[in-house]
Amino acid sequence: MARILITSALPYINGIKHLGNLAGSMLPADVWARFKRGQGHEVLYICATDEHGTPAELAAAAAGQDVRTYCDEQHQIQKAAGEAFGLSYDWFGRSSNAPNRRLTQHFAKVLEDNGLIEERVDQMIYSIDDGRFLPDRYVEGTCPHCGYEKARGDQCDNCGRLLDPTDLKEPYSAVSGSRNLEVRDTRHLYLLQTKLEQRIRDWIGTKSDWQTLARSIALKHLDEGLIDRGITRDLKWGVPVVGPDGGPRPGMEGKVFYVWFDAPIEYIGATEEWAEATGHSWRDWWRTDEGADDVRYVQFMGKDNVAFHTVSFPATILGSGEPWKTVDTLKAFNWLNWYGGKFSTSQGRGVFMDQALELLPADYWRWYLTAYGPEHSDSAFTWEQFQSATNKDLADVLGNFVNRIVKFTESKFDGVVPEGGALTDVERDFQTRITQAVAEATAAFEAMEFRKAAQAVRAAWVLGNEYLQVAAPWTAFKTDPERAATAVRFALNLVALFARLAAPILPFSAPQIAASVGETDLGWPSPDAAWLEAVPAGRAVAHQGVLFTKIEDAQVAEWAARFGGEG
Ligand code: B3M
Ligand code: ZN
Repeated sequence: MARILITSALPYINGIKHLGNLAGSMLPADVWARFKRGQGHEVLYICATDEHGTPAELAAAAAGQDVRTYCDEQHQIQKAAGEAFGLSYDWFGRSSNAPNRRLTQHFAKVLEDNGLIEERVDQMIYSIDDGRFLPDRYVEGTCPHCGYEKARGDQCDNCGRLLDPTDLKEPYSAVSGSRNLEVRDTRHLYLLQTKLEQRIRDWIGTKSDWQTLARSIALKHLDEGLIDRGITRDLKWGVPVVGPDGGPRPGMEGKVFYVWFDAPIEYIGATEEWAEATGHSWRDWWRTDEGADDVRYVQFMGKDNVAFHTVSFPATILGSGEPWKTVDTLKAFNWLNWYGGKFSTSQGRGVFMDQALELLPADYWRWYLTAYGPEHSDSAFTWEQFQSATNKDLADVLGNFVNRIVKFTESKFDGVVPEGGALTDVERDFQTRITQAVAEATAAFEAMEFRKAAQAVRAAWVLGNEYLQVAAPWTAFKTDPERAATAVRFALNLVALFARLAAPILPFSAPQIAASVGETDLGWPSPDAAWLEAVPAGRAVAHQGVLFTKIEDAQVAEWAARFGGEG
């Protein structure tokens, strides 16, 4: 049994997440956590809301709330949405909680003790009418690269380039719209990443288990050359910058750490929140000198977050010189697009987690986003593809198989698993092929190949339907009831197996499928033949109601009209 720490990128607090956010980090992390728990490993899956920075302050202002109230509410909303989607976090924390504050201030202190932090005077945009500096998203203007007129101070949403607020042409305040701006001096802390470049490169060299996409982004970043990075901001909401005595730091009163400095530290902070709440130790998950050396740490994230996790956060951790656990396996995802364009939180384009569940149960979305997700390249969500994929895979293949055989048992065998006779070559042949599919699904999940794993799982379900075609118990029943009984018993065992194969991706349907044959074991099956004996003769079976209803064309038309279909 291994100890596995899993984190998925921390969703920003500024509103409920869309399906693209879900598909690229939280959902695959959950599927994998369930797979590993199903194998009997000790899994700790940690996530949290990322609550600091300009996105939080601006969203709160737009909602007419103070930031803390806004974050309190949004945290509850995101937590509930995650649970409704079956995301099996062991803990869903908050980066604004005390452990993260303490840890963030701790890292800043040791980095400074190690000569890796320096105070510098910066030129920043100051709004005379607003009476404040305008960091990151507080300033908008025209992108110097593509000419987009609503580019934000930290990034252009149109061309994706990272920006510095002073790069913008024709800047204006995002708070008041005022163009009455000037550049003023302000004091900030810089993390001297240039001094850490070689250490980060060497460290990446020791990581053999990163997925290709993650490794190539990390190396590209290093090859472009690291720069020293400002890790503080002129904002009110965030982790306060403190002096050596823990009080305000002279000359930097009222400043806070940059959100990307404290956010990844919350992976540790949230673990501490979990430990406090549940009476566990967090240190044996995170400190290699206190037991974490045997932990396997796996991170899931969208590709835009990779540089922060492979370069910036490691700079913090490695620079501390302390024995912290670092990521062993890093799985990155591409974009899920909305038709030809992008999902957009700020423009409300696409389907958001709460809306999705108003339309259909979580398992439909979970299946589609796992089996057809943006894994090795960007993929596009369309209603038509969603409809045809879920109708085929879930209703026609899985649902139909379970339905047919359980109902047949009810009508012809009084709802009791029949004894039947010896297995024939037909069963042996299907047993071999299905075992092969189980082995393939296992290998694909081990390699974190989610689409492949889902395909292998579906291949097993397809074989179940083929078996029923070939064995045709309904025909055999008239001439050779014992032969029919053998087939029914074999197929009912397949129902139990299929529930276990479904469990990581379809956590709501899998128990229902298992219950129809009186099973509760949803552990991941090992690819041996033991699964053939799970459902014994004499056990009662009972249909549990419709598993998956098909999505009708009329529904698709209605949803397309409600959500729009254009990018
Ligand atoms: N909140 C960005 C995002 O949601 C950011 C991730 C933080 S991970 C430490 O994409
Ligand atoms: Zn641009």
